[in-house]
Amino acid sequence: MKKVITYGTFDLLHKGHVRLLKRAKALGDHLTVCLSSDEFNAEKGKKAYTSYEDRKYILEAIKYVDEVIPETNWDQKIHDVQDRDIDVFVMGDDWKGKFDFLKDYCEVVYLPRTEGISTTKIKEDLGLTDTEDWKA
Ligand code: C2G
Repeated sequence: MKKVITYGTFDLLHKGHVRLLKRAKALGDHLTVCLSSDEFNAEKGKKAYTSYEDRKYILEAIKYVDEVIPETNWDQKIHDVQDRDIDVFVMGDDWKGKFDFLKDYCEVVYLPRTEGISTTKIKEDLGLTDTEDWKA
């Protein structure tokens, strides 16, 4: 079984996220999503609208997703890839080059981002970015 893994916050799930998940799953037989915890999001300078539990619930309903596990730090990827016998690590190409160190452990694939959509754009379009509750 060819195992694929990807990482992210996946807040306010949109077509760009789903296209990433669809293309990631197409690279193998099993897709694990390593979902950023609320605490790790704070470290990333992000404040997700939906909690980890709700983002996990939503992702588990996506037919391309086989498993959702927590991402709690920047340094867990090598362990995750080795521990779960991952064959392919996938990220959108806004991360191109940033995870090439994983090439010693698995295939590394950066997929083109979906243009014209992002969680930040959704917040901006809804006029939500100037409230004190939202961080970048
Ligand atoms: N993505 C995409 N197209 C978009 C928006 C996002 O392909 N229009 C991809 C991103 O490139 C990423 C995934 O969807 O691969 C999840 O995006 P985010 O939730 O923004 O993830 P991010 O905050 O980049 O977290 O350790 C890695 C980090 O956890 C990545």
